[in-house]
Amino acid sequence: MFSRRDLLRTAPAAAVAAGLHSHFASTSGAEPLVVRVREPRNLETPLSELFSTDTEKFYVRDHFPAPTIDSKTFKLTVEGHVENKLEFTLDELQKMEAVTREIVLECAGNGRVFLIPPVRGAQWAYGAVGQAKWTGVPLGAILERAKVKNGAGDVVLVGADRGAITSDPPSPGAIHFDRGIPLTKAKKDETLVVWNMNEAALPSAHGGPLRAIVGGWYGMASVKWLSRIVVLDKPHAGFWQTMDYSYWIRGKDGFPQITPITAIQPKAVIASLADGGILKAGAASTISGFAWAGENAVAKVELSVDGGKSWSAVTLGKSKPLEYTRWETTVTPQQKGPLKLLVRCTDDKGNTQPEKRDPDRRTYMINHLVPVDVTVK
Ligand SMILES: Nc1nc2c(c(=O)[nH]1)N[C@H]1C(S)=C(S)[C@@H](COP(=O)(O)O)O[C@H]1N2
Ligand SMILES: [Mo]
Repeated sequence: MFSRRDLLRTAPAAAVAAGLHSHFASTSGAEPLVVRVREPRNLETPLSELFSTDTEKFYVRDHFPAPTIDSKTFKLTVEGHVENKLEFTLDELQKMEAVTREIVLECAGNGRVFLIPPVRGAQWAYGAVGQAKWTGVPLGAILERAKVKNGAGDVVLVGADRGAITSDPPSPGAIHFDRGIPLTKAKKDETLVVWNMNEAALPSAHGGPLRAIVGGWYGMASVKWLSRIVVLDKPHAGFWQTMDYSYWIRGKDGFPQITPITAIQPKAVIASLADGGILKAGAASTISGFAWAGENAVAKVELSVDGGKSWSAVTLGKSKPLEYTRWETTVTPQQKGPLKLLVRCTDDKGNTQPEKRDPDRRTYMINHLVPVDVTVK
């Protein structure tokens, strides 16, 4: 009942019916991705292809021009607050015990085009998210060989790409893309250093020859072109988790604290219909899509056909943390005219998508409810 082809069949037709709103646009001709920014690359998966497992259709989010890395001479270094400084060639890493896991990556700015009023940053609609099969070694296995010293703080993952951010707030000159993660997350088995994507060599666009995958966290932690791992004796306060990719948490003391973005928030998306789609009055229509909830499993997905006044649970596929879950339901609208569809996901810890946007999240972690406007004919 959940064949992928069935789920996706109706979407391109719906996009055409929508008069090709830019964020629902299919791509033209040769390019499988919607170009949001050409250089550095910000390429979005169109809604009609969102749940494809094709590497070519996986979104691309770069902050700097992609570096050129020769995988034959490439070395990964491990240094900092460790007993053993290490250096690995790709070959040496590939001789370690490998694991393969399906993991969703979502950009923390996915859905930014739905923010009102509009904000700066890449104007992603639905498609800065994707799931792939990643093959590599647990970061924990590398850290074990390096013997992390007592009192370690963050493990900083450093990319080979480098540049200066000149928009406000600017970076302190030219910097690498990097991200620190706490040692506890670094040692979890969903945190990987990978060289394969969907069972083929990791393409350069996705960080090849080597990248981090920090399962369950927004994409910024999954550092591409990984070249250095630096263990600190304190938390990292680099550009990419303070000036960028951070939000406000209000403590009991009332002081909003700037906090690095971490876990992916629950989200459900309708894949079989887009804005402007058509349903037939008096006829049963199947509506389907996907949901994901970061480190947690999806416990419930609900659909509302009355703008959020009432909700009914949909049929869920098997759900696991870190992965997409498929869902499907049937609606039989009676009255002709406009209809507002809303879908919401609740994870197994009881977190639900918020109705309204929380401004403390700045321009990230966008999972408030966004209606899909269709017409019943
Ligand atoms: N080195 C490096 N790693 C990076 C980035 C980057 O610009 N440089 N972008 C990050 C962000 S914001 C996201 S959402 C993901 C995107 O991964 P993808 O391009 O494979 O989809 O990579 C992350 N890792
Ligand atoms: Mo991102």
